[in-house]
Order: sequence, then structure tokens, then C-alpha cells
Amino acid sequence: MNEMRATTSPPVLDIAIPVFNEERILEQSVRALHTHVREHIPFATRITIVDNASEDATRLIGMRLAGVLDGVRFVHLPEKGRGRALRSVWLASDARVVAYMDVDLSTRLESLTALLAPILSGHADIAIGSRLAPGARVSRSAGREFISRGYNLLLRSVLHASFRDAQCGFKALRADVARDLVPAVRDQEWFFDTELLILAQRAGVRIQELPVEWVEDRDSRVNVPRTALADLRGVLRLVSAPRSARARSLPRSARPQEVR
Ligand SMILES: Nc1nc2c(ncn2[C@@H]2O[C@H](COP(=O)(O)OP(=O)(O)O)[C@@H](O)[C@H]2O)c(=O)[nH]1
Ligand SMILES: [Mg+2]
Repeated sequence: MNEMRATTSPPVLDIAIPVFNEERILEQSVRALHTHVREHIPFATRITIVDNASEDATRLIGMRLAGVLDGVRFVHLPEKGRGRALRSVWLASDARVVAYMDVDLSTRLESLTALLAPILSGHADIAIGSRLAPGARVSRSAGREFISRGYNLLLRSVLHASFRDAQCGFKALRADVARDLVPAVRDQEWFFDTELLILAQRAGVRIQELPVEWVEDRDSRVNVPRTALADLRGVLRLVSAPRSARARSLPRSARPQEVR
């Protein structure tokens, strides 16, 4: 890991922005998030751009932004995988709450405060944006909508998922809960989110869904058929997870408490 800039005191919140070949929007998105955080988030917050093996100017832009924007750092990993990026940043973070959002800012930044509120107040351990919860307003292609609905229906029927949208790129959780759960998550790519949430649910961790306003950015890094197949394999693996793994006791950190 190559940290280009370190903040002096531990922040309360660390927001990871996973990026792969995002030279076109990286700068404007990070600047928009940086401004939003400065104006609306009343506690110390770090933004961590985390790049895996980008082949364009993402790395140069990310390093430059870390150099000029206070509280922004850049991390580079040699191997691809969005789950790998989140795992790496979250487990190494000294913040009390860790989060991530997609660089295309498909979810409105105005939702960030509402995402964090249940965690900071001690009412939830994980908060996730949801495009399929009542109240969500979503603009995306019919194909992605269909796949998303079908996939999440499968999670609810086969894995008894208590949440409606596993894959929204807008999530936050207590850092100690991340440290308990993330090492057990095997997938390092797109199934990472689903696996994390299913393990959390099985461990009795409290997950809260926030209906979001989502405007799809058609510029996507997702290979839909390949990712769908990997997701199905992941679901099968979790269905057949040994009983002992399913019955894992509540992590010490998952006990209700306020984040201070
Ligand atoms: N670090 C990292 N980020 C990735 C990787 N693949 C995709 N991303 C990022 O994950 C986020 C969501 O990707 P996107 O293509 O918008 O997904 P979609 O909205 O589901 O089509 C974006 O910020 C991407 O740059 C990867 O291998 N590593
Ligand atoms: Mg996107």
C-alpha cells in the first residue's frame, strides 16, 4: 500500500472512493465530495481514493489531489478488485466509522448525513444505501434494474437476506464491526458487499437501509454477465456455508453502543 498523505489525528470518518480507470471523473467527484464534507460534515473526515491497477491517469490524478486537498489521501494497490480495495482501506483505517461511495456519485451527496446518522447515534452498525427500499428514487437502465431486482430477490429467498439492495455503492459501518467481519469475507471483487452483509446478518449485526436517490452513470466498469455469474457462485458458496460458520456468535463489537 502506498499512502501518499497521512492526516495527523485520527478522523472520525474515513470515506473510501474505489477507482479503476476513472481519469475522466475522479477530480470533479473528489472535489465535490471534499467541498460537501467541509460544508456539511461536522467532524474530522478523511477521503481515501483507492485505486487498483488502473491503466490510465487515475493514479497521477489521485496523487495530485491528495497533495492539494486537505484530508484527502491516495492508496494504490497492484491487484484489481473493488472488494480488495475496500478491505484494504477499511482494515487499515484509524477512523471510528468507515464508508465507501462510487466515484460517479450516483447517490446524491446530500444523503451522506442520513447514511451516517444511525451509526453515529448507535442505532445501527452498518448503514446501506438502497435503491429498492420504499421511498428510493431511481433512474437506471431497464436491464440493470431487472438484474438488480432479480438478484436481490434471490438473496432474500435463498439466503433469507433481511435487506433489499446488497449492491448499492454507498455504505458505512463501524470500523470495529468491519474489523470483525471483513477478514471473513472471501470475495475480493463485486460479491464482497453481499458476502459482508450476509455475514453481518448471520452474526446479528444491525443493518439499516436508507432509500436513496440514484442516477445511474452509464459509464460502467462492470462486466455484467461475468459479474452475475460470479455473484451466483458466491450465493451458492454462502448457501452451503458450514453450520458452524453460520452460527458464529455475535462479534464483541456488534453490541449496541454509541460511536464516540
Ligand atoms: N479500487 C477499485 N475500484 C473499482 C474496481 N472496479 C470498479 N471500481 C470502482 O467501483 C465503483 C463502481 O463502479 P461502476 O462501474 O460505477 O459500477 P456500476 O455503477 O455498478 O456500473 C467506481 O467507483 C469504480 O471506479 C476495481 O477493480 N478496483
Ligand atoms: Mg456507477
